[in-house]
Amino acid sequence: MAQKDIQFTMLAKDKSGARRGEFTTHHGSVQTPAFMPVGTAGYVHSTPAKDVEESGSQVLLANTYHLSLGDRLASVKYVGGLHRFMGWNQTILTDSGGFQVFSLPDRVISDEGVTFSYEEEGERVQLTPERSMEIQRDLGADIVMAFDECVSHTADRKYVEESLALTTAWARRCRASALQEHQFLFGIVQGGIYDDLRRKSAKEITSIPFDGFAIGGVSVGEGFDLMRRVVSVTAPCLPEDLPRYLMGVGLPEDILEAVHQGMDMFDCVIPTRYARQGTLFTRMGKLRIKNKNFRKDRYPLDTHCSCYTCRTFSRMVLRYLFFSGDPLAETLATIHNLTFYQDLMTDIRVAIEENRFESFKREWLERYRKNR
Ligand code: PRF
Ligand code: ZN
Repeated sequence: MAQKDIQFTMLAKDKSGARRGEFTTHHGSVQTPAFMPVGTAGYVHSTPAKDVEESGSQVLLANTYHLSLGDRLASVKYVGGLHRFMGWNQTILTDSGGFQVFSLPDRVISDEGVTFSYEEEGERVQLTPERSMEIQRDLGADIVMAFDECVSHTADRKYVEESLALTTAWARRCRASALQEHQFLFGIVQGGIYDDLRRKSAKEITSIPFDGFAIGGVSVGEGFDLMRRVVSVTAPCLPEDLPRYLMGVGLPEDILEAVHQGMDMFDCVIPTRYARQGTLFTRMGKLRIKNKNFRKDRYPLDTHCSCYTCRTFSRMVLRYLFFSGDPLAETLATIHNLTFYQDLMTDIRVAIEENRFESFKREWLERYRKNR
């Protein structure tokens, strides 16, 4: 049976180029620009899915690599798929493993795929495009990602050229693999920091009938200006009428910039990881809750935030909880940071609908940076 379309509807386009859209998966609709919290191994650290839902999140990301290790895949299948495993009934996207595997020190890449060992002195495991698709089919996410090689921003031209040929060949093999009927498949553009190679990769990947397209290989330590350039070169090469996903991005300022360049989807560990470390986002900038300034501070983290944490606790109490070492501190902090990110995405969407994204971005950043 023919696969159905992702039905990406463009609801508004701002004069800056920012896009406001909506697409529908088997598990509901997703408003774009969208931010996806990361639940790498099938859970968002320290935080029940109901709280992630309450933050306004509509999509979660999980990882093929982590969910394929040991007997985890069997467990996911045994409970009836990733949605049940995560206790999440909205949209899920799984990443292909391409990114995680390429940060392993002992990986070996060939045309076939990548081999690595996941435990010291453990057996070597092979991940191929076909195997990644098979795992992602079994996990049952609504959106699955092609298997790619994420190249370092310091890789030389020759390496990037060869790598992108491999990523294109792998993308074709992914598209040819069987998925569940409800699953959408996104292709990933690579090409390092070379403008012409980015265009070449985009041309090759977009010639394959994917349901959406991602820009990979950014936010790997290259810095804001290089990332901005790569996105500004690559985004215009992607089809207008399908979702565009910038992988692994980022800080609020990175997301604002990429939305400006016409990107629709984002994921990043920053809000959740920073929360667990006691770095909290506010409309007036980031704050380190363990700082002694907050010892007698009876204000909420952010007076404009209506999350459970801000409704209930003051900064001084949160600081106390962090020093107590109880996991409750991490949970409350994660609830706040995710709500902060989703509030930003909501404000971005409204600004685009009202055709005032550029002034919104400028004013938002001005306020956010004032206290630095
Ligand atoms: N490829 C894949 N996943 C990713 C990336 C990539 O390049 C990135 C790059 N920041 C994050 N996650 N498959
Ligand atoms: Zn809050």
